Amino acid sequence: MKALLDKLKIEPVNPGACTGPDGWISDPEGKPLVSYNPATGEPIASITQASATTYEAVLRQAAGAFRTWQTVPAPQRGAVVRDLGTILREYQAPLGELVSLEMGKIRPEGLGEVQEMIDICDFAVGLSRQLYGVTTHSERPGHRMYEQWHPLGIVGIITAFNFPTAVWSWNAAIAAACGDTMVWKPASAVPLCAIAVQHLVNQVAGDHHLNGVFNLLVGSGSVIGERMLNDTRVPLISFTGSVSMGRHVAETVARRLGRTILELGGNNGIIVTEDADLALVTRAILFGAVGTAGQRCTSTRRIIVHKSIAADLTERLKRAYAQVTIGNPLDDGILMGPLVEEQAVTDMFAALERVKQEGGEIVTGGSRLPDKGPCFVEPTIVKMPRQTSMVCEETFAPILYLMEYGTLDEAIAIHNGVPQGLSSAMFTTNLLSSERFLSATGSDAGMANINVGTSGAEIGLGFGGEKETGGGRESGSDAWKVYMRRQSNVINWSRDLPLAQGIKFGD
Ligand code: UN1
Repeated sequence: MKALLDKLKIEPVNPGACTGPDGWISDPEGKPLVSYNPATGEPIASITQASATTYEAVLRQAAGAFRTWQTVPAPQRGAVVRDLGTILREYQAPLGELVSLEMGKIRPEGLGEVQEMIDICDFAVGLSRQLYGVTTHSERPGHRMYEQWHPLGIVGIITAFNFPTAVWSWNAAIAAACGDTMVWKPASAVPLCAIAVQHLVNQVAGDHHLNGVFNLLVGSGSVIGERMLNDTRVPLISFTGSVSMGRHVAETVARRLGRTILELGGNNGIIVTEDADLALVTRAILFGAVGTAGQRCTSTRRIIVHKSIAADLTERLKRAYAQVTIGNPLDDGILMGPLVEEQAVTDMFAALERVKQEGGEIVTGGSRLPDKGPCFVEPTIVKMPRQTSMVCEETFAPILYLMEYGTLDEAIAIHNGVPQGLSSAMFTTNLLSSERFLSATGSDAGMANINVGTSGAEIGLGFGGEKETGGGRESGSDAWKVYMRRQSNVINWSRDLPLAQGIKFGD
């Protein structure tokens, strides 16, 4: 562990705020925060959190840097992001291992998370030469109309524990290409990942003589988070987290008419039709429900299966779950690590108690694994007679609910009958069923897949969802537009002043 931490410049005690290569701030007023290894419950290292004074210093740096960064040509900004992608390639293994160590996801998923950072950097480099605006024809002679996209300002990035580095990179790579500066507040369970990323960013920033573009503030929600939400110098807040916190973020930022990108809870379902390839769907469910110990926003939580194949699928899932190896996420051959903290274990078993009262029957799992460590649990499948109130809630744990359906309409009604709308899937070999699922009256989620599970999205499309998921889009496609301000321009190159709508005024 020491060698890994040394490679990433993690000290026993780390400053929690940074504005650039020479900008680490060890705040004398800052309260300590200890980071724990969820596999053992042991402390890894400590961080001195940022206080209100440090917040001000960092925001001033970010605002000052924006004044010049916005004038750097976008392709040159892209060159900085390209170097970030290069250093992430170089450090993929240690950074991915730190993600496993601090958050608890298995090593291949930790490496995958860093791969996702690399991918979005590549995307943003290309984007830096493609910040296109439209041109259109004016109704007035001798006039030209077009729109252009200008940098927005400081982006506040508030990330969750489950993707401690990738979700920052979705925002950071795009924001940097768009000419914004940014302030990152990571989740308190995973500060070391953020500190390691900041060290890598600093190397790149140093090579480009940049300060104040990529800023870090490790601190509490009440001191740092609230300040960001209320700060008019931060025109955009990108928030990933729970629905209840997201509602507070939305209300607070809306009150000052700021913008938000919200990526809140998911309650992702897979419809399995009677003609589905069951071998395929079993693998997809296993990855979707057990991967990251069920702690992705995109984790598969609900299976809506045609009653004619429900027994067969249940047997296949039981066999697959029996083979899940549980243990230290850094060990080879392990498929599931611990939950992030003991509270998550408590929440999982509270949810299981409630579903049992609601008529749920445990098919497999349902126990803690205290011999392995305080945060280990069995991945659990529960057969539900119907979609009860507990099933409608997102529990951030490896619980999978199985429900049966008769008609496709019924399946889609069950699927859409939850308040969240992030990711969804249908496994089918029937073209008509798949088109129905993807139609306007099909899945109401932001992401809808056919014969692909709910989790593990690539970066190329917009990532986010509808209803209580918050409506935000991050990552690929045209998500970049939220990070810029649109300006509509009309140019008159004639010597007359014709008015739009044919209005005659004083001539
Ligand atoms: C999240 O859980 O917040 O689609 C992000 C996925 C990953 C990202 C998940 N690419 O599962």
